[in-house]
Amino acid sequence: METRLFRQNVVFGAGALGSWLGARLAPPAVLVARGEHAQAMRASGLRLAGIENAVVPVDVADACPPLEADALLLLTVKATDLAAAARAVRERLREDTVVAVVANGLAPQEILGEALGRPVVRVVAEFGATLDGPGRVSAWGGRALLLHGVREDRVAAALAPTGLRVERIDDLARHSWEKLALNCVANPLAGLTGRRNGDLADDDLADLRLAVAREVMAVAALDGVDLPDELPERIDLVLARSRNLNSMAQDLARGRPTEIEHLNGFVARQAEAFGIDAPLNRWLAALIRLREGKTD
Ligand code: KPL
Repeated sequence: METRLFRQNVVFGAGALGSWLGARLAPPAVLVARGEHAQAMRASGLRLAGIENAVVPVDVADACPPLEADALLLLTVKATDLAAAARAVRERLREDTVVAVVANGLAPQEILGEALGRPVVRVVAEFGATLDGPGRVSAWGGRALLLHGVREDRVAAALAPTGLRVERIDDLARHSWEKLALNCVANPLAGLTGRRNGDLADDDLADLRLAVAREVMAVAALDGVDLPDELPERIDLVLARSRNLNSMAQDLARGRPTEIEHLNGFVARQAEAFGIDAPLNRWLAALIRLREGKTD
């Protein structure tokens, strides 16, 4: 396995997740961030909690810096911001830059890959992080899934010091649908209740979680991807072990647009295109649109 580290790591879109990953990558990344969070990190470093308690000095930039030879550019952006991120980094890429993405949605690597005209490594993230305030992030680890491959091996080596369980997969389509199912269960429920992932594993919500996951499984099957019957149980376990406030709850708390159209909204539209109904995903998407202040 190729484990040579990159000479430079840059994280574009360093919010909660990107800041934590970037601070702990080997070598530590330049964090491209803006606003109060960037200011606080510049002034006092990044304060980490959860998986470790530490204050880490970080290198912050407000735009993608010039990339050195043999660099990793890791994009940790919202599914809604992939096109804008591609525009913001395109001019900086060198021929040997490895681009990787940690993002929600079925295939963010394809959207970015198309926009950038190069292959993009997908890191399927079964982990999250919470921005507790400007310059303050809490994270509790989890699984990061990567395909086998030379570029993937190097990204895995860069991720090793984060403490994530980096696991290798053969079937990206299957794991992408599984991750989408996790997000379709967890994100709108947190968005509606403001509760952390662990709380969403409540027994009283078991039937709802199961029914939402089964709808996603039905759509995946029509897309040619058979998901394992035990997936709903695995989703429950991931949630029970996770203590972060998921990204949709954080977006809504900050009055930001959510990723709902890439999650439950996407599943509901795909279901319709396949001639079936996914009513729970459709209703959850409608409820989140209402919370966002959108009604169409
Ligand atoms: O992807 C996530 C998110 O917050 O969007 C999970 C895995 C649910 C972690 O919170």
